[in-house]
Amino acid sequence: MRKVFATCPRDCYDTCSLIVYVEDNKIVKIEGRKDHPTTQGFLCSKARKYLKYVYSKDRVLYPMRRVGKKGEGKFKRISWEEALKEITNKIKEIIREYGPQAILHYEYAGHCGLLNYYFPLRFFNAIGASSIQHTICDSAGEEAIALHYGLHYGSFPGDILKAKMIVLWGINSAWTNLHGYTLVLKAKRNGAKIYVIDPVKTKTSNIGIHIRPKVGSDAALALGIANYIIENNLYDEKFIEKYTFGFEKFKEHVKSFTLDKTSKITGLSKEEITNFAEDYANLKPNIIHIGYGMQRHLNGGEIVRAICLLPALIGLHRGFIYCNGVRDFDLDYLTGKNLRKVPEKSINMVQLGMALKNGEIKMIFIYGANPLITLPNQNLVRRIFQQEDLFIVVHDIFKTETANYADILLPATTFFETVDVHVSYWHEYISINEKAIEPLGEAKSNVELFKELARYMGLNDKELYEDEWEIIRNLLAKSKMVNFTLEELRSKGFAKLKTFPKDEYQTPSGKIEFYSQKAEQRGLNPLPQHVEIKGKYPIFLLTPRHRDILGSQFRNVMPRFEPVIEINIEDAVERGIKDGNIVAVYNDLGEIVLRAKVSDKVPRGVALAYFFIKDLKGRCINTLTTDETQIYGGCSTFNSTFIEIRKLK
Ligand SMILES: Nc1nc2c(c(=O)[nH]1)N[C@H]1C(S)=C(S)[C@@H](COP(=O)(O)OP(=O)(O)OC[C@H]3O[C@@H](n4cnc5c(=O)[nH]c(N)nc54)[C@H](O)[C@@H]3O)O[C@H]1N2
Ligand SMILES: Nc1nc2c(c(=O)[nH]1)N[C@H]1C(S)=C(S)[C@@H](COP(=O)(O)OP(=O)(O)OC[C@H]3O[C@@H](n4cnc5c(=O)[nH]c(N)nc54)[C@H](O)[C@@H]3O)O[C@H]1N2
Ligand code: SF4
Ligand SMILES: [Mo]
Repeated sequence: MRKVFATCPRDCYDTCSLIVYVEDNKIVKIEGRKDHPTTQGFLCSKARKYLKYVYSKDRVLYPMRRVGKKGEGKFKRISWEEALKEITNKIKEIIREYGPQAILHYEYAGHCGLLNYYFPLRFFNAIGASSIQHTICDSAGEEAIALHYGLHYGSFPGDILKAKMIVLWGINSAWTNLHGYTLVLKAKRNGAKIYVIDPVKTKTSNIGIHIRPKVGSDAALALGIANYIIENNLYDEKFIEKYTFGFEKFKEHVKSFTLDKTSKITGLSKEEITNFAEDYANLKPNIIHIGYGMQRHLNGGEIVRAICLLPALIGLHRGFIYCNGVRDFDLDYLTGKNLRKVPEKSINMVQLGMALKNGEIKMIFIYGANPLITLPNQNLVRRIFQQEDLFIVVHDIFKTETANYADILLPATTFFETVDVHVSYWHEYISINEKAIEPLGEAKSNVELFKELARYMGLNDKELYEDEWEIIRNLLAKSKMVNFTLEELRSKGFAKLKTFPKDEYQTPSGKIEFYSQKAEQRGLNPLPQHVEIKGKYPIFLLTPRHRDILGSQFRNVMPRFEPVIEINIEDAVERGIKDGNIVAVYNDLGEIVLRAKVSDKVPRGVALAYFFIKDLKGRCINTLTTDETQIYGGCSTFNSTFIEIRKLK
């Protein structure tokens, strides 16, 4: 039996190091690496399904051409040669008639390995295609933190165990950051106090004091806490003097967030707010893990701005965790920036439907993403994808909802069938993914696919054909965060990266800026604001994550999910709805039909549905979600969706 070092490539905080056991080119067992300091060898519910996933009968194993209508999902097997010729002929034809910008590549984090994620961009840069802005997830919070701190990295997992208090603010880490949650449990056993701030009861909210502010009111809460800390002299004057900029203006600004006002806006009692503020100022060091879900609101950027400044008040350098994916790898080299000859036109992925309405895009090349489940305002996206003159190529492991619309569908490998190198947006380890087995069927990795396409296009740039290990070697060699060789990394499987110092601030003043000069330059408010979110319909629809699903993946290897919407008892009574009733859920974007589950999990005025489920007629939850974007990072605002619910039967 062969032992292979692998890394789970899912878009997940944990980026787990795995060991894959192989016999005769067949995977027989998958284990977590017990010696990995952060992921510690235990697997999540999804990874425990990997054997089923890799050998699933649902896999796309051969290139296929669509024979039915778009969306119908009827295909006929063709050869790679036919597929590659058809795609490259189409690319050449579009470039001739409309220019390269009429070709759009749409990718996201299906495979987060540096090669499989970035290498395909060399091809698209070489042909001059339009690109997609990765705004669907956490870009508002990244920009928010950057305004006050420079780069947006924060604390690391090791700091969790040193903390006397941990705040999980708008994150359901028991499900979305399992190995982080486990560290928090360990810290709790060692005496740390845990707070969870979330309007919804979750698995995570059971582990500490649960504070349930009104949805979207967190900036007011943070500003109120800041005011309390300042008014009661609980702040660290020396730290503020030495490491921060604009404190006096901030102090003035938060003055209006009195306990009365903060309590009114957030719906929390004054006691809840003061108890939290007292603990926060006294139990040091501490850490706030700022979630991504909470930041997908119209005011998400403001929320993160307000929260991330709290540690600076009490004398902590970057006392938060948000997104640690800040590295010094040469992305220009990795993506072949030098190959681009025409200016890059780019489209905000959240508004894909709107952007494609004018018909200027003639071809969309999708890989590592399932936009026909994961994008908001689905009715519009679907209408666009149905247009016969939009040529759609999809490269995926499975026949997804998006694949059903493809003109050409291409088979992708799983990570067991390819090589890569991985970094995490949470911990500081880099890890390798060795190829465990040969590709199943005729599947090709993202890297191999784009090498083939370059060949069929007749492109000569050597970057388009560079060897995978050579690229990894070059990346490591150029990085100041790396103090080991590729051979050392391969023999151990993972290694620790050096990180940026926590007390360095890449802002105009070189300090933490309570008053952000960058924001001022950009015409934004230099100080974080509370902005009220209002909608035309009365109920907030939250669409969070589930333990057993990653994005829209793993649905085929998990038990079926019931198409339910969870609603509060008072909202149910008002509408004559009883537990188990069939209800219409609607707003101006559309209507879907779900089963009502009456629960105290959600407060009044809030409903919850997991976004990957389909309704009783096969329509997805994102039919209802808004494609409005934030001023910060052009980020999505899924959770600022408003709906009404009507009993059907
Ligand atoms: N199992 C699993 N793990 C995952 C993923 C997955 O799909 N499945 N996806 C990965 C990815 S891509 C991401 S982005 C992360 C997401 O990780 P999380 O941020 O944990 O994900 P969500 O479940 O969207 O949101 C977390 C919480 O935010 C709360 N929330 C919503 N609005 C507000 C608000 O106004 N205030 C406050 N305080 N809380 C609010 C919700 O109630 C929810 O419990 O997880 C990653 N990990
Ligand atoms: N309503 C609502 N919608 C949301 C969110 C929400 O909170 N609410 N969250 C948003 C967020 S944070 C995110 S990150 C997005 C996720 O959006 P997407 O990235 O579109 O989500 P996934 O379903 O993970 O799609 C990844 C696809 O890549 C495929 N894949 C995996 N590995 C490979 C590979 O090696 N090569 C290729 N070619 N394909 C591969 C998988 O099979 C899968 O179909 O969803 C967003 N949508
Ligand atoms: S999905 Fe996340 S927690 Fe599960 S194995 Fe992959 S990286 Fe680890
Ligand atoms: Mo995400």
